[in-house]
Amino acid sequence: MAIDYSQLIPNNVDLSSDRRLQRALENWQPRFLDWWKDMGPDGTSAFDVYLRTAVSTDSNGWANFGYVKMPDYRWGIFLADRDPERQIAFGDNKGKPAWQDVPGEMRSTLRRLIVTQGDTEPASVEQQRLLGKTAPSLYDLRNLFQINVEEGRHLWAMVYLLHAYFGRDGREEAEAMLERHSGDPDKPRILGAFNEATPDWLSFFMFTYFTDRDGKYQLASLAESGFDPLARSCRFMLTEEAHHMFVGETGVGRILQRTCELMKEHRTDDVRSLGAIDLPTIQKYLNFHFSVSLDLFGQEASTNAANYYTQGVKGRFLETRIDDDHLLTNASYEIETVEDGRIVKKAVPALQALNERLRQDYIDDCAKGVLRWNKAIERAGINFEMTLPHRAFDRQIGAFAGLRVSPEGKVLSEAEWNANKDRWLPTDEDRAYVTSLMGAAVTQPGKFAHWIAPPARGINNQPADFEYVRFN
Ligand code: BYC
Repeated sequence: MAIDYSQLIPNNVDLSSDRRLQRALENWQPRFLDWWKDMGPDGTSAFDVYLRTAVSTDSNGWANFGYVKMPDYRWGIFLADRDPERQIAFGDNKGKPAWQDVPGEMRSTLRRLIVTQGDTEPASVEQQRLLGKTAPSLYDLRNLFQINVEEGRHLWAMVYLLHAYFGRDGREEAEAMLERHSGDPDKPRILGAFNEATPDWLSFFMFTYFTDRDGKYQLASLAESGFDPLARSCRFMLTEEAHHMFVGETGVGRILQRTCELMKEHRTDDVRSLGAIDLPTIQKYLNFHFSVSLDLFGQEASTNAANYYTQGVKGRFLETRIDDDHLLTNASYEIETVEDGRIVKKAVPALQALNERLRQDYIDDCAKGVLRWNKAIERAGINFEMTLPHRAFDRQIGAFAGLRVSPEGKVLSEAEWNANKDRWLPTDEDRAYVTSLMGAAVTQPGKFAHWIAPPARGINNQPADFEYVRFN
């Protein structure tokens, strides 16, 4: 169904046929806009930004480009098309028709998952609120804003589900989404990574590479949900998510490229003296963002995860392509965990290991981009390899929380950790240095900050020197 943009809230869910729901969402809309004004990208309401807006959910319509003032962006409700034949693919309800409404016994579980997912979206916009002030180019500024508006839309996607299917509780949860704030000591966001600061563009690119990729894996698991409106919402969100990770991968890649160019040209490792970011500092940022993002997958052995799966509310990554019984009642899965202060491998019931299995899918995916970064470093003739730290490194959630572990996976004493941690994680001084590079936004088309290379190509076949943002 094409999206009707003449409506106050563009949608492909026939919103006008349900006046109560429409009114409730129209009531929430000004609160969302107030939140965007207060907590969204700072001081940007007059900018014309070359943005992609979905005008339908099919391949022709979801990527329409044109100049938009961000507060006028048409945030709407778009679900992937319904398959009337769709069946639940896993768990106790396997083979039954997908639910078009929320089964009573799954209400609180589903609400919790939708709220947790929804909470991350405005959180990331809040985290990125000030980055526009130091954008390294118009191209990057536009990509930041594209991500911001789409995270706003992903919030709309979850808020629609809460309003449409969870009655009064859902409306209260939708309000609370705008009341919690990233890093707020009294009302923080739900998951750890979304309360960390994103104060500079290296952090932003690492966040969009590693943390948005958690989004990809969580959304893909929810896209398997037996609750069809959730599955369809997540399926469409995933099409947008790909660009966010592209921004992260190419952003880190362009910083590495610039660093390597300067190292070659000046025959030195000391690129800080040349105003760029040295490779060990980039590795430290990688270590931090990877481990914070690993925490987002939850406990290694989780009865919550087992229940979600058995009930049919949250599946595995690409569930329907996996060749097994999709019940997992007799299967086991090997996880790494901690026993007597040591990291050990242990077989546990597969149902309990679903968070860990998803984390492993995620790690494999993260490694692919690191391989591409390393190829580029090698092509530049520099002898340095970026690596993903061990899954137990610097974890706050799960079996490894509190354990001191090196990036190679060696368990350390507190003294060994303290003696080495500044080699592995960004120090205050590293952060101050990276922040010091973030000068005033580079606003001349085709110009880039000194510490980052231009992109290989522009957005939507436009050149790199296209005027992606007009300031008016
Ligand atoms: N921080 O049994 P466990 C995205 C809690 S990102 C704080 O493992 P479960 C995006 C947990 O709540 C994708 N608390 O839990 C990216 C539980 O609490 P209770 C976001 C945590 O439920 C970039 C307890 O520890 N989507 O879209 O199996 C930009 C026991 O843990 C954390 C989702 O996360 C943490 N990191 O797994 C924009 C999908 N981890 O019961 C957007 C929905 C665990 O003791 N969420 N806890 O009170 C879920 O599927 C699950 O809630 C989780 C946790 C996978 C997060």
